[in-house]
Amino acid sequence: MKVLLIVPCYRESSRIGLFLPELCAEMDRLGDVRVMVVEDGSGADEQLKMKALLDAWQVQYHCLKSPLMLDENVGKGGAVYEGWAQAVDEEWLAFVDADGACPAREVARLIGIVRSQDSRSRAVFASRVKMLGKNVQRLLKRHLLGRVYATLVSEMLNVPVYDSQCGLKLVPRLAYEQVARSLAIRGFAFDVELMVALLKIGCPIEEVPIDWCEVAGGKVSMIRDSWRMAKDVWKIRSERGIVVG
Ligand SMILES: Nc1nc2c(ncn2[C@@H]2O[C@H](COP(=O)(O)OP(=O)(O)O)[C@@H](O)[C@H]2O)c(=O)[nH]1
Ligand SMILES: [Mg+2]
Repeated sequence: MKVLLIVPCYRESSRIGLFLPELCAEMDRLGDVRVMVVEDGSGADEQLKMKALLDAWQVQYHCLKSPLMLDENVGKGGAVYEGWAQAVDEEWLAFVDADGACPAREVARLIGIVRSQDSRSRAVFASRVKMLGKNVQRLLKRHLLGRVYATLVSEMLNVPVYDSQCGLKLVPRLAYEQVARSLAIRGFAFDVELMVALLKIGCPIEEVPIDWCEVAGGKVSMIRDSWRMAKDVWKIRSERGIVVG
């Protein structure tokens, strides 16, 4: 089963080199995965830097396709959705953060799960669960804020989700296409809206605990973005209601 894997990038030329080659090597080993960077509104200099890096890697890695370079900033969600709109014959749509916080081997493992017999029509969301047997490293303040946000999402929307914000998700294309036109949020809370929309059409979602090691240089602002994301969750609840069941 083919997978289109989007790597949303905003001003990532200094971080991407630590992750993308490793990711592409892993995806080439796996086969049937197209990797595409979507970069939006980072400025001409930054886009030139990124293009030069990607041109070189494209020669080396078969899975790496030409990037989508957009002039305007469309947000993380906007970039993921623009990327998914480029699907050709892929049955699965996915995204992973550009900084390598989620290791390439975990991306490969989750692709293995969706390709397995019993989870064909089930979306798979990676989840950062600090538990025995998993290695999740995050700054304490980000872990705590993340837990507050995730609990808020879970309670407000009546979804027993543990971590709605993890930067690795895989969605069956058919299910996504049923909900795509209804999705309005393009910022960091886009995946909460996506989750609710999928559940409402009866597409099951499985959370899978992964290893995660936070990488410095993240763009999410603890104050500004948390406030925006909380407002977005409220908007999702007002417009879509809670998830029943
Ligand atoms: N294309 C695009 N990607 C974005 C945008 N905002 C964030 N991202 C990407 O979203 C991913 C997660 O962002 P990151 O800064 O690592 O978040 P943090 O670690 O939670 O602070 C990274 O791959 C970013 O480049 C955006 O406006 N456009
Ligand atoms: Mg990050």
